[in-house]
Amino acid sequence: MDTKVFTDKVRITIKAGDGGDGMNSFKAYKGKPACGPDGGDGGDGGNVYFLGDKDMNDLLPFRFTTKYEAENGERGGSNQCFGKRGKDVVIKVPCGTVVRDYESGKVICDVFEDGEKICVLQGGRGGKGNVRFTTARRHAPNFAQKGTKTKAHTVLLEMKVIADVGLVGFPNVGKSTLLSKISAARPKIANYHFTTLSPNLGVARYYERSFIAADIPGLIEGAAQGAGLGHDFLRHIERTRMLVHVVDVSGVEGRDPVEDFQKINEELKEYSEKLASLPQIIACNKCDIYGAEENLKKFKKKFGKKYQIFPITAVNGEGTEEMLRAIVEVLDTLPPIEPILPDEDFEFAAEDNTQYEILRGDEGEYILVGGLVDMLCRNVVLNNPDSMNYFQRVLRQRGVIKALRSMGCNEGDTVVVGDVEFDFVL
Ligand SMILES: Nc1nc2c(ncn2[C@@H]2O[C@H](COP(=O)(O)OP(=O)(O)OP(=O)(O)O)[C@@H](O)[C@H]2O)c(=O)[nH]1
Ligand SMILES: [Mg+2]
Repeated sequence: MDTKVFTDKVRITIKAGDGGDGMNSFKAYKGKPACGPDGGDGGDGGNVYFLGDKDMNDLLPFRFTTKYEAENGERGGSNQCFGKRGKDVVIKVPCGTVVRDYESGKVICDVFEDGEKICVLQGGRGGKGNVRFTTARRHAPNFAQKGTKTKAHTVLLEMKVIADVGLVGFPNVGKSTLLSKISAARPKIANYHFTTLSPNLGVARYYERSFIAADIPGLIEGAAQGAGLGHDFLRHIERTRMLVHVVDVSGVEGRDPVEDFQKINEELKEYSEKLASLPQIIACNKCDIYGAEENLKKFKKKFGKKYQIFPITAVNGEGTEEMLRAIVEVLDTLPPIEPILPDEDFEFAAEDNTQYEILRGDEGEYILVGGLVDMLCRNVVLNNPDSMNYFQRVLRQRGVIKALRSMGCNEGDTVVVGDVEFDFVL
């Protein structure tokens, strides 16, 4: 048996880099200190990307590394030096990996193609250096802006293979044998149940045509409720365009092929209506075994009107040509596989820099908290008159002064904003 644990669902945390702080500095020559502002901007933080990689087959690497952080932007320097931009982090994933927000379950992106690079988190912006605050009237700004700090987010990676055709059926009916006959794939084949433990993909060819087939572990009754191995693997055929339902028509294992077929279809339906409603053709396998012929007759009588049925012997390839032709014909009538679209309303919870709340401290002081305060603390240097004007203007415009007043805040009362305390002045 395969001992390697197949990993197709993982949780990781990602974080873009913080923006570097802007620099507050002044040119200084020997004997002539503080000639003019020369503080450069901080660098932007690095972004977080996902990159589709066709050479990856599962999400195993993410079991060992679960934190991915882009580099922070460097702080601005004197002499108008810009801080260096933080390095991006590029997370390689197998094609067909769906990235979801862990909390809301919303789809952020579907990394569909090889080489497809999707930015999911943008680095924090670097703060402006004091040079940037020079105006005609303000020659010597003695403040700089801080860089934007970013947050870490938890995301769920879920691999869903991209294939045109999904092979489904009970364990041991010959799904892997069939895949190995119609493609160059060499899945493990053995005479016991659950030989296949992870999806196998193969490119099947029919003359100049080709399509990708996925062989998944055998389903059993109750698979949709999580019994056996099947449940988790149904996800891998969710985005196939059609199914080939493999039935052991010889009944060597003592089961009835008609019942097998119905049971598997019930499983599919229970998992998802969409899966059950995919076009299906039936491969009645193991026709070389004694007893198959009789069962095949019964089977055809029961389902022949509704489905295309192909008697095959997967071990020697008999009957597979006709089946391949039918698959290609059905595929021709179906739309191509599309990536899963991101949830339109999804956005990582950004800090809302307009929100605030006024709390009362133990000593009756008024404490301002919330996104607005964080924004102010980032942009304002309280010992600087220019900066202070801006600060007061924002408080007035956002209705904070009014709110303080309506809470009973009077002249001389203490107001706390971030790490700064000041007396309320009307
Ligand atoms: N006689 C006969 N045996 C077959 C045929 N196809 C497959 N087998 C045998 O059936 C057994 C199971 O084949 P697999 O291809 O591993 O079956 P599977 O459906 O992939 O099984 P799981 O991966 O366990 O779900 C093997 O011993 C095969 O050699 C066939 O056409 N005729
Ligand atoms: Mg198999």
